[in-house]
Amino acid sequence: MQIAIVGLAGAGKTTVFNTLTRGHAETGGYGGLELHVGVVKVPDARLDRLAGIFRPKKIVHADVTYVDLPAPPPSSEGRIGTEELPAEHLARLRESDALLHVVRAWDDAAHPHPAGSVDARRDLQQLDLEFILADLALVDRRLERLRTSGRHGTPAEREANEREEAVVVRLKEALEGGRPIRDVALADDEEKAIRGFRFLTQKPVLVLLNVGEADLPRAAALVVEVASSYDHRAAMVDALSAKIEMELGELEPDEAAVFMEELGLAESSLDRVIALSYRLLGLISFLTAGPDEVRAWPIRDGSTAVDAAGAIHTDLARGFIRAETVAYDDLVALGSTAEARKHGKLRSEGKTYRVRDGDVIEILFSR
Ligand SMILES: Nc1nc2c(ncn2[C@@H]2O[C@H](COP(=O)(O)OP(=O)(O)OP(=O)(O)O)[C@@H](O)[C@H]2O)c(=O)[nH]1
Ligand SMILES: [Mg+2]
Repeated sequence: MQIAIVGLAGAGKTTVFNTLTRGHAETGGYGGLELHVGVVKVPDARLDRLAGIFRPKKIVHADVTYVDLPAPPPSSEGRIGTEELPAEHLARLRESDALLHVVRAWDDAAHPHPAGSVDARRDLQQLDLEFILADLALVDRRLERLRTSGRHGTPAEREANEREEAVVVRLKEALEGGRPIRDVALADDEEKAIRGFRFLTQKPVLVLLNVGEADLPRAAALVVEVASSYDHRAAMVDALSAKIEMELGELEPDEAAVFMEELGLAESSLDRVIALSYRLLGLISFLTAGPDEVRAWPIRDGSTAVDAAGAIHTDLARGFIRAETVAYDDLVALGSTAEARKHGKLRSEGKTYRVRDGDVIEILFSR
């Protein structure tokens, strides 16, 4: 699972990337063309509790890949900025499962905003518009194709093309009205028909307002203000101070605690942002626990027990017999799998069982 960090030039994307990945990519590049990729462990306190019970050799967290992309050049008459990104960047952007949209909300006299003022809502709209233009260009090319060569072929092919055209026309209408594709209600088969395009405005998005340290106390109010005018499906708004978080990440834990107290910060925003982006991806975690490892496995919310088995290994899905399942809370309260069994909390679930976040599962299978 991969999240693309996007935003206008100088919004603080690379600072956010460094914060999330505890990396040291160079910031302040202003339009530099470098792409950064980092894998981040999803914090999960449940794994430590389970490790206390099972004493495993290792603990494995779920992870999410973040890609830090330079801003696309602004579009102008007849030119789509996003399409001028280097091919590798555009491919990364298209293949990402979600967007983390960093918006500048910090002010700093030493770094004046290129537009002359700091205005998060304006900047947010500006990049959204770039992505709408990019999707619109794709939609227009596809429609042209469907209306020419799409008229040929077997009756079945022509029918499929007509169905696709009907969906693509709806997308075009939405985009032309300034609405992202994520807002268009699509039936399953319609969604399937357009999945291959990997439209940018269809991806779920977490808008992250990057606030200056002096504005941290106002961050919550700013989130409410921006969120109230950002009424889209599959969209969330949150805030953090990327610069502060990056500095915190470079300190020893006790020094960081002192610094946070000075700033009046109750908790680091980092874990929250990672957890939010995990949810944004539509992921939940099921857990496995034993003497070898305690592990969190990411799966799509709505997955079944046999999907969970397949996430571990295809053999487990193929030879699936049943999933011995206990809820994390029950397991921790009772202290062991044996106790959970005694109290009837260990359930034997079949293939179609819908897995819940925090289910501790053992798959029984035949080879
Ligand atoms: N004062 C202040 N400066 C910040 C903050 N966040 C980022 N910056 C500064 O803004 C500049 C740009 O930050 P980057 O993280 O490189 O921004 P970017 O979005 O990756 O920029 P490009 O990749 O060039 O588009 C750097 O000099 C940062 O130190 C902040 O919260 N406060
Ligand atoms: Mg950058």
